[in-house]
Amino acid sequence: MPFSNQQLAAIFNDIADRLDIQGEIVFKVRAYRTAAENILNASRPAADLWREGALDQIPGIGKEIAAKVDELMRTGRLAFYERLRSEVPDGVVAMLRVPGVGPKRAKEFWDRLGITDVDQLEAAARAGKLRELPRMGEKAEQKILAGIESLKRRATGRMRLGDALPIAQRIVSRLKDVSGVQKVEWAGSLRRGKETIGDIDIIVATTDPTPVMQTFLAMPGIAEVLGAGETKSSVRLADGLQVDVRTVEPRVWGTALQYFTGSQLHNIKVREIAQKKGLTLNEYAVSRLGGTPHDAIGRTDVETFDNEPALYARLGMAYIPPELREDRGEIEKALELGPMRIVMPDLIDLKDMRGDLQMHTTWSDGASDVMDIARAAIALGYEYILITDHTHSLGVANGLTPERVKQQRKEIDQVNAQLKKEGHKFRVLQGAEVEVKSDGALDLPDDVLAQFDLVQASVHTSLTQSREKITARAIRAMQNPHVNILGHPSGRLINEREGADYDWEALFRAALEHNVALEINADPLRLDLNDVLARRAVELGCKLSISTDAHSPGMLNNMILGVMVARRAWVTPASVINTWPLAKLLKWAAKK
Ligand code: DGT
Ligand code: CA
Ligand code: CA
Ligand code: ZN
Repeated sequence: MPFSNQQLAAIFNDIADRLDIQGEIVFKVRAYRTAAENILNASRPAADLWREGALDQIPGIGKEIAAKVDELMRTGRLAFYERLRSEVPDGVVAMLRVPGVGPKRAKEFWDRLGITDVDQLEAAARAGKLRELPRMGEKAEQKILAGIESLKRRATGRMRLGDALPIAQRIVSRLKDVSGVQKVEWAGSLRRGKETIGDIDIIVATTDPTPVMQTFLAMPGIAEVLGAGETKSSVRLADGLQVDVRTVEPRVWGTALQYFTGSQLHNIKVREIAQKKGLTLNEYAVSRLGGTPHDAIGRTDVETFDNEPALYARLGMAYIPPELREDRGEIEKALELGPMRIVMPDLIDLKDMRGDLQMHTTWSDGASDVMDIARAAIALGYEYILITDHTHSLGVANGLTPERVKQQRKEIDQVNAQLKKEGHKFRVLQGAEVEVKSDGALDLPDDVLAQFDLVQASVHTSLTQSREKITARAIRAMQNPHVNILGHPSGRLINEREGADYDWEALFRAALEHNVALEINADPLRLDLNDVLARRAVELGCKLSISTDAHSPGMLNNMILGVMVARRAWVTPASVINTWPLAKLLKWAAKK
């Protein structure tokens, strides 16, 4: 039973963790850690040394640990380790990886609160239970929550779009003010609007790189400088996110931005097209292969481009918006259209949005009242909003009952009257986010649903039902004559939870048949439907809504995230019900 050095090291490190949690004396714990480290660094396989009876050649392996290696090699097992594993749950050991949690705390959470894994720890922190323990308090509790967040991010290595965007905005706005700077943009997956971001790539057009790098490296929140060059620097921020900043000469802005926007697959294809034309393409220029100094119309062998559309045109292609650059058919389309055109000129844009169709108020779990969120929506230039508080069967505070639906209608009527008096051309609509129960029934009766302007139905519970069951459940909900929108259809939470296992084709066909719009939920945690599913839905003829699910007025600003997903899904305004004028929206809802 030959164990590799890595396997042995992992076992001894795990033993050290478990002994540490049990409160074993420091020197003993350290002995296992030292052994693990030295085994890992040994120049020869421990298995060979064991066979030769020469384990003591590895420093730090005394009699006791050598006996354990021997037992493992001979029997494939280690009784001591098996006992330890039965004494300390794996999940308690896993808690040690949370920044801010050491062996003493892990043991305390386990002993006093019965917490045996990271998920339970997170729930306890959110419920404010940790702060009551000795030597803890609210601050330590917050730190642990932040630690769990960063741990999860490290697990996937990717940050959510909605978390990365404000960071990039801050950096860009700072670099814009530096002298000599002409243009600053984020490139990479962020510019393409991908739902998670590996790192942030920022491109700066400037005649003077030095002050740009100085300003960037002096920004607050940098944990580590990974590289600092004349025209390129990389840093790691305190939350683990990496940011790369590159400066380029303004005359090569077009090629540089195109190159660093990616995606890699898109760029590979673009370069192939260049090659077919006898050209090569890199981040600085388009050059003539073979190197004749001029072509027939006098172009020299190296051409630079200070803007992207001119670059795409040079390659015989229409301009491709960044969100489409995933090699999902956009290049073929751009070639077909030819230069001086644009692929999907009617791609949806934030300014197409006339309203927001999902938000919560103090009538359920939202933070503000109807008037406050209405005023915030007016400030964003919207013409209408749909208030969609939760209904009573979802366990959140204060879901709507039939009685409270009537009361809320009175308040919404008053808000509309007041806003009209003030001269606003704006309507607050009453809706609800109705619970789809586990069998597909809704938790308000039809005569109550009939009172709403529009009804959204959402699945929040039992997301792990079988494909057959959950698909039938959602379809049953959509068959209800009053349901207009299916909210956050998959139920996934980015980096946290998989969505339900629907038969999407069947779901989309049912949505089409029953005239139900599918939501692109713009909450940074959700972005649900995602780009691929939304594209398929629209292909089949389904309508979409793009809404923020705001629980406070500030969250209405998340609309841009939903619009980015829609752009990645090749969506035009015609497919999105909340780009429509109010009269058209209400007519559509009424004819269901
Ligand atoms: P990410 O950061 O993992 O979310 O994804 P991206 O797309 O931002 O990738 P990143 O940061 O590695 O590089 C940014 C862009 O730069 C990428 O989309 C295309 C371009 N790029 C970077 N390295 C290479 C490369 O080795 N080959 C090619 N063709 N393009 C590259
Ligand atoms: Ca990137
Ligand atoms: Ca990068
Ligand atoms: Zn919901």
